[in-house]
This record gives sequence, structure tokens and C-alpha cells, in this order.
Amino acid sequence: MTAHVPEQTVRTTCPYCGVGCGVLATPDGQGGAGIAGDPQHPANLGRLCSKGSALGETLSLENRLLHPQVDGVRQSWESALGTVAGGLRKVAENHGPEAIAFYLSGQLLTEDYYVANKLAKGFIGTPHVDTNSRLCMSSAVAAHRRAFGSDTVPGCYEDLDEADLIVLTGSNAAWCHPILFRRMVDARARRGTKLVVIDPRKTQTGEEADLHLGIRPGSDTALFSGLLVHLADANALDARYVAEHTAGFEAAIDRARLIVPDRAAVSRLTGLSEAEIGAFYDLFTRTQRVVTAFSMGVNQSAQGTDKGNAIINCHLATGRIGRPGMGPFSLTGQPNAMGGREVGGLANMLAAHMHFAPEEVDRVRRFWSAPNIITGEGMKAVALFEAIQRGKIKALWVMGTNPLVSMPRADMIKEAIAKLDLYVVSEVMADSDTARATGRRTVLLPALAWGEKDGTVTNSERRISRQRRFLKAPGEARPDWAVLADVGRRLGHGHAFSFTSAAAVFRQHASLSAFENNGTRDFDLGALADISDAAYETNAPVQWPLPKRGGSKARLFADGRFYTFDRRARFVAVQAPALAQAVSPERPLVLNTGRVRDHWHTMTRTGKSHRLSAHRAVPFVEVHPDDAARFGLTDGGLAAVSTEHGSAELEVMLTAGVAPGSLFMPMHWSDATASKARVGALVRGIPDPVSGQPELKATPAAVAAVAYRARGYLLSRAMVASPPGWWWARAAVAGGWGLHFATQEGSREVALLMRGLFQGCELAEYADHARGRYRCAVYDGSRLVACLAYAPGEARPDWEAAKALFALDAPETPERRALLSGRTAAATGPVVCACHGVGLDVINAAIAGGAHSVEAVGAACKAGTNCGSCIPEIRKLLPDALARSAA
Ligand SMILES: Nc1nc2c(c(=O)[nH]1)N[C@H]1C(S)=C(S)[C@@H](COP(=O)(O)OP(=O)(O)OC[C@H]3O[C@@H](n4cnc5c(=O)[nH]c(N)nc54)[C@H](O)[C@@H]3O)O[C@H]1N2
Ligand SMILES: Nc1nc2c(c(=O)[nH]1)N[C@H]1C(S)=C(S)[C@@H](COP(=O)(O)OP(=O)(O)OC[C@H]3O[C@@H](n4cnc5c(=O)[nH]c(N)nc54)[C@H](O)[C@@H]3O)O[C@H]1N2
Ligand code: SF4
Ligand SMILES: [Mo]
Repeated sequence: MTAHVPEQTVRTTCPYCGVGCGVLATPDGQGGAGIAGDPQHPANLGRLCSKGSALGETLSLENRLLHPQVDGVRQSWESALGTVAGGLRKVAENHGPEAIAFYLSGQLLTEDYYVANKLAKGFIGTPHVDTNSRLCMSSAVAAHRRAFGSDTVPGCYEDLDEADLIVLTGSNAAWCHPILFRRMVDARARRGTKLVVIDPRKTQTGEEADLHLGIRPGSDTALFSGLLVHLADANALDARYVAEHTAGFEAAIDRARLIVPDRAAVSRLTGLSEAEIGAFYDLFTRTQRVVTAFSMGVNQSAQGTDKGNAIINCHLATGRIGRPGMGPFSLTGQPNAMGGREVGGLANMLAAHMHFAPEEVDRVRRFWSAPNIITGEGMKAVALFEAIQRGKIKALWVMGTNPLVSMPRADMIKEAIAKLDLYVVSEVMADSDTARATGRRTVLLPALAWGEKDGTVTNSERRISRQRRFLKAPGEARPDWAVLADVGRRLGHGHAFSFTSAAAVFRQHASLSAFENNGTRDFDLGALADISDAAYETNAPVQWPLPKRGGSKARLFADGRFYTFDRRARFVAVQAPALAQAVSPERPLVLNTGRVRDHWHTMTRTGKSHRLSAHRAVPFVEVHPDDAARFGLTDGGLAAVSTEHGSAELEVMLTAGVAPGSLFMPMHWSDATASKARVGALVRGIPDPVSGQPELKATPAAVAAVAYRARGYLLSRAMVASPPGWWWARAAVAGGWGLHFATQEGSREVALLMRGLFQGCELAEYADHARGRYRCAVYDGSRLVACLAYAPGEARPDWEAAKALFALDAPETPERRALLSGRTAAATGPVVCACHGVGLDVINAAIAGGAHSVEAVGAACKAGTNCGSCIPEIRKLLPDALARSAA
């Protein structure tokens, strides 16, 4: 493919999910850029999902952190880094280096991560370096290490193209790995690949499946133990493979039989019917080319490591690993989750896939010439923040993550941070919840963002791609690696931190991976150890291992040799599922949490895009209609969800997609974007005993309706803070910001408030105070600067039409009237297609008008014709709308 690429276009990599799509960015010279998929990148071959396509809308400098600050006061870098280095030195002197901790992120570039890890573990001498990857894939890492002796993802994306059966468990790939999911759907069209989705919720991914297994939360080990038993009983084992390349089969199968002696036991534990279980087991048994891909429903569990091993056991038992179209496949979440593992960013790793065997510690010590090298594991995220709370840790440096939102028991995290003697945050945004928290001394360090910095990331299939700079550095922001190196020099380690470029850091990282390796470690980038600056600049995406001699490998373990001492893989005897969710009469429901299609995590970046904010504009909780009836909830009304640890107020979304007894809440809203919707505050987070990854998908919870007098929205050009005591949620809209609110105030008070807020502007008002109704439009000359609607009751007024008028800037008279009357012709319904802004009503109208396929809908109204992320939703609408129009 040699499509014309303009000269100023830069090849880079999407900063969102672990699919790792290639992006072509063409700067517009004014701080923005045109964005397109890179047809040459093997992960996406030119495609981008809704989030990737909207990257250009997230580049504004609004709310960016652009200058260093100490205790809220702007400082020079010199002074701020003096405070950091001085503070670290003081804590180390008074309390020992182990009183210092780093909390890093799978969104840092490998180069940033490498320098942070080296500084902390080699030179400051603290083992307490953990990362948000603890919350993300540390159970997959632990399962890999138990089974393979190394943290190796054996397969590659082509295996998804070549599989005949893809089992997705604990993964909503249609929304969370959309471009990979499209490859799976393509495989189905091309070769009839079957798709089995295992998830207590019926997500968009489940909607697309040939078989959806709505298992009871946490029961994956029972299902896969049952599968192992079935494979044995059906004579479907690869006995030769098991004998020659593995160990521990007997113990594993004995345990599996103990957990699930028969099909009825599987049914009892998983809540599935024996027919459903039989259908899955038969499919798995008779299909040779099977990929079992897993994600957070497996990892974010108090039993996540066992879940991973229960899956891997079935692949080892059938020898379905390391060959085309088959294997267990951990889908990594963050763009550089894999890179973090490579540098050793987790508290139980040292560096370059080495751990704490004495010879490994010695090897890294010699390579780094590190005087203070640590000799054992540090505390993992949950324990680490508990130690801060107990006063054991005195200094914390947070980089590239927003733990006040994303950590379990997040209210405790806030209290803990307040106790720190030194709290350092490296951030791109000034208003993240974590950047707004304070310790006794707080230092904010501005980081360069995507598009402004250079480095590498590694995706789910071990492919290293370059992120390249295409924008000028704004304000005083700097690359994270350079700031860390600066602090290393200030602490007296000039020789070890003399890096002058990202390329120089990368070379050292690659050299360490190859140092005294000789094939003993899976992670080896020897071929890149001497890469020149020029080659680093132009390097094409490449998969590891990449040893000095011998090329890159798409798949590992093809020879049946693993990284254990006897080169055999290990079966693991897993524990019975821990299903006691401890629901009680006070908290009778199980709260599941996760993601939506168009937002990324705590929304610091996707929250800037009005297209991405349109799909789900308010924080919500999914409730089954039976539970809604039981607890007196209505669709679209507000409800309080509470757990032992905290509470939130959210809009109720009724759906049969969640099972009765379960709730689902997205993780995206923070104190910066909603009054009370931080997921982390509610979640219990019991850690898995092996990996330390906290359970984020099953917390006992209660739900109750919350009544406000009225609801409404405010659209404004500049951000307006909600008055205290109101329920609110903010979303970007075309031309400004939108606020959905609920309040106990009456319409008269709200009218007064608007007049006060917009003094000096002209207010056009419609008021019917007797019926508690109020609307107003605020003009500055001919320019519409704000508009508000307020109506009694619990239904959220639809703002789609007002949003369309607001986007116009200076509306004409008919539109001005429409704003006040609330009657507008062009109702479109909630947005389904983010790329073209096509609403539900428009799509339903197209279907009613004869568009009876996804393609026909696209031809009629453009929905689904750009990135395709909404195609599963459109497909779901087809039968519904057709049935309705037939009725
Ligand atoms: N749009 C979008 N995409 C993203 C991200 C984002 O923020 N937004 N984040 C990225 C990151 S970092 C990650 S980690 C990935 C996460 O990607 P996914 O893991 O696909 O996403 P989640 O929504 O967290 O959880 C997946 C599913 O696990 C199910 N689940 C819950 N409990 C169980 C259980 O006991 N067993 C099983 N089998 N399933 C269960 C949930 O119902 C949920 O549908 O997404 C990445 N991609
Ligand atoms: N309840 C619940 N909690 C969860 C999850 C869940 O499913 N349920 N999922 C968990 C998972 S899998 C994950 S991965 C985490 C994600 O949770 P977080 O990591 O907390 O989420 P982000 O919003 O991605 O935070 C990244 C931060 O880094 C900043 N940033 C962006 N680029 C840079 C940079 O180059 N340098 C620096 N220094 N900063 C930068 C962003 O502005 C943002 O504030 O959440 C976890 N928490
Ligand atoms: S699938 Fe979407 S979010 Fe993930 S890397 Fe590709 S474009 Fe980015
Ligand atoms: Mo993640």
C-alpha cells in the first residue's frame, strides 16, 4: 500500500489501548493535527477506532499543566527539582530510602519507565516502585510466570486472523480493543471463525458472539476446570505434548475433578445451563485452532492468577500454544503495559524480565554500576498506599496515572496523600484529581503529552512502535525521562543519568536486555542495543524477542521449550472459585466496574473531545429491570450506589445486559467531571494472593433512588462550576462545555443565579414559575454564550437539539426562538456514531426507511462508515427496529 502521505506527516502510535495502532499525524501549524490510521502499521493496517480517530480533538492546551509548581506556586524547574531532590534526600536520611515510593503507569513511554525504575531501584535504593499495571495485568504476568517460567505472551495478532474459534473471557473487546475486535469479526466473515464470549454482562462484544456465556461473577476457574476435565474425559488431550513439554498435569486434573466432579457441578458454580456448558466444551474440543483471549474480567479478580492459569492449563493440555491460530492471549490494556513489564516497572520485578535471584541482582548491579541496588520485592499498589496511610512511606512520586480515581478505596488514598512529607506529581493536566490533591509539600511537574514527546511503546503482541513528536513543546513541559535523569544527577549519580536523548535511553534498555542473556531470558532486544539515532528515528514497528543473532519471532514456544529450569511448562492446580461475594441484606448487589466505548480512563484526554463525550454524557449505573422494580428505580432517574467504602450518585440505565443482582458502573468520571461518581471510592479491591492485583469487578453494594426537585442542563462557552449541593456531570460539547445538573433549587432561584453568573450579557428568558419551568439563552451581542434548561421531575431534559444550536455560535431568529421554546425540529436522539455525530433516532429512521443492513444504514445516514466502533450497536438496532416497524 503506497497511499500518498504528505511530507510533514509523522508516523506515530495511538496513546490509548494496547492494540497499539499506527497513526499518521499531520500538524496544521497551529497546535492541532490531522489524524489518520497508518496503512503500513501491522496492528491496524490503516484503521482507527473512535478514540484514535478523535485524537486531533484532544490536543488543546486547555487545563494543561505548563509550569512547575511547589505548593500551588509557580516555580522555575531549577527550584522545583531542587525541592524534589532535597526532599528525597531528607526522607532517605531521616527514614531510610525505603520511605520513598514511586507509583508509575503503563502509559509512560518505555524510556520514561526505564529511567524511573533505574533511579528508584538502583540508585535511591527503594524497592517500592509499583504501577497502575498492578490494577491491570499483573495477574496475567503472574499466571504466565507460573506456567512458562517467564512473562511471555506466546502469540500474535495474526493468530486471531487464523483461529477457527476465539474465546473472549472477561473482555469487552468491541469497546476496549476495537480494532482487534474488527479483525476477529473479519475472520468470522472470511473463515467462519466462531466467537464465544464469557462475561456476566451481555456487552456489545457478547451481542456479536455466536455463544454468550453469562457466568456468575468470579466463576471462571470452575468453567475452565470443567473444560480440562471434559478434554481429559473426551480423549482430547495431546498426550505426547503433555508428556514431553509439561509438568504437573496430574495434580492439576485431580484438583479440577475435585472442584467440578461433573457437569452439574460446573452448572451449579457458574450459573450456566448444562446445555450452554456442553456447547462451549464441544466447540473447544473439536476445534484445533483456538485462541482464548482474556482481559480485566479475568485479571481484576481476587483470584485473577488462578483464572489465568485455568485458561492456560487447557491450552497446554491440548498442545495448542505457539502455533498459528492458537494459544492463550492476554490482551493488555494500556499502550505500554508491555513496555512497563520489559523495564521491570512492577514491584516484584527488577529489570528487563529479571527478578531477585542473587545472580540477577548482581547482574543488574554490575550493568548499572548501581551502588544501592535493591535485593528484594517492594510493596504492591494496594499495600503501598496502605503503607502511606500508616506513615511508613514519607515521599511519593506519581507519574502518568490518576490513583485518586482509579485505585480501589480511593477516598483512603486521598487521606494517605495528605500525610506525605513530599508528594510529587508528573502530569500533563493541571486539574486531574491526583494533581489537585496535596501532601505536606506538593510539587507538580509538567510533562510533555502525546504528540510532543519521543519514545517507544510495546503492544499486546510484543510489538515495539515509536511514538513520535509532531508538535512543539508547550510552556515549560519536559519529557518525563529527562526530569527523572535530572533528579538522578542532582542526587549525585551523574554518570548513570547522563542521557541526552530518548534514543540513548532506549539503547541502554536494549543492552541490558541482552546483557549475559544467551537465550536464558525471553526478553532480548540485542539487535537494537547499538541502534543509531537515525535508525531509532525511522525504526519500523518490530516484535521482540530480537536477539543480536537471529531474527524477531511472532510466536514463542513453537519448539515446546519454556523458561523454567527444565524447559517444561507447568500446569497449575487452581483453587475452587471464591464465590462468596459477601452480599448481605444491607448490600445485596454485586458492583461490577469497567469501561465505555468512547472514553479513556479518567477522561483527562478523551474528555476534551465533544464527539467522544456524546456517546455517554453522564455517569451511570446499569441495573437489571427486576432490581429496578425491587429498589424503586426508574430508567434515567438518579440513584445512590453505596458500598462499605464510599458512594456515588449516578443516572440509572435499565438493561437486561446485567444479570439480576449485579450493577455495572463505568470508571471514567472523576471529581473534575462529576459531583460524585468516582468509581474507586466504592471498590473494595481485595488483592489476589499471588499477583496482588485487586478485585475491581465484584464489591457488595446497595442502591437507592435519589430525588431532586428538578433537572436541567447548562451549555456555556467557558467552563462553569456547579453550585454546591447540586448533582452535576460535565461533558465537552461543540463550541464549549455542557453541564447536566439536578437540584433542589426552584426555578426562580435558578433564574437569579443565571442573571448573576452572566451579568453584562443579554438574557432571553422563558419562565413558567408556577409549573417550575425555566429556560434562558445568554447573548453577548449576537453571540450565544450560554443556554440553560430547567424542568421539574427526574427525567434529564434532552439536550441534543440545543447542543446543535449552541454549535452555531450566533443563531438566527428562528433558532433563537427554538432555544427558548424547547421545541426544535431536528431531534436526533443520543449519539451512537461518534465520528459523524449520528443519533439513535436518525439510525432508527433510516432502518424504518428500508436500510436493513449495517451497510445500508451507513449509506443512508453515514453512521458506522468511518471507524466502525459503533457497528455492533447498529447491528443490535437492526432487529429491534425492524421488529418495531413490523408491529
Ligand atoms: N474505550 C476504552 N477502551 C479501553 C480503555 C478505556 O478506558 N476505554 N482502557 C484500556 C485498558 S487500560 C484496559 S485494562 C482494557 C480493559 O478492557 P476490558 O477488560 O475488555 O474492559 P472492562 O470493561 O474493564 O472489563 C471487561 C469485562 O469483564 C467482565 N467481567 C466482570 N467480572 C467478570 C468475571 O468474573 N468473569 C468474566 N469472565 N468476566 C467478568 C465485565 O462485565 C466487563 O464487561 O481496555 C483498554 N481499552
Ligand atoms: N473500579 C475500577 N478501577 C479501575 C479499573 C476498573 O476496571 N475498575 N481499571 C484499572 C486499570 S486496568 C487501569 S489501566 C487504571 C487506569 O487508571 P489511571 O492510570 O489512573 O487513568 P488515566 O486517566 O489513564 O491516568 C493517566 C494520567 O496520566 C496523565 N498523563 C497522560 N500522558 C502523560 C505523560 O506523558 N506523562 C505524565 N507524567 N502524565 C501523563 C493523564 O493526564 C492522566 O491524569 O485504572 C484501574 N482502575
Ligand atoms: S484500537 Fe483504538 S484506542 Fe486502541 S490503539 Fe487502536 S485506535 Fe487507539
Ligand atoms: Mo488497564
